[in-house]
Amino acid sequence: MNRRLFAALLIGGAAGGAVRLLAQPANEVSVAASKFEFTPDTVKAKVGQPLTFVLTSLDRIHGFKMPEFGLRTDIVPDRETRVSITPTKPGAFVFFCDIFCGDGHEEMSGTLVVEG
Ligand SMILES: [Cu+2]
Repeated sequence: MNRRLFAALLIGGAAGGAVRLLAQPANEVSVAASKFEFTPDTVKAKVGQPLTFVLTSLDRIHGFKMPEFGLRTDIVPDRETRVSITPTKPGAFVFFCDIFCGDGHEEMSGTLVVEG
């Protein structure tokens, strides 16, 4: 292998690592809960790619439940709540508030769309 090619490969490898590091936050999605919605209410993910929800509340305590992922947590105002999943199959999966927060609570849901 000549020296120039070797140097190019080294630089290429380092750049690849940097891109991966920079791409890491892209696997986080911020979701704000408020009466009676999640914003955004549609979140996209990819099979096998970890995704972290960064949950905040704009008014009061809400819940965040995703039955297919065995996941639930409280969303408390003035705090970031992080939960992570790694989807294993494509599909559309519901998440919803499971703490009664008033009339309209039943409508408080969203969808995780997982692409293969
Ligand atoms: Cu609610």
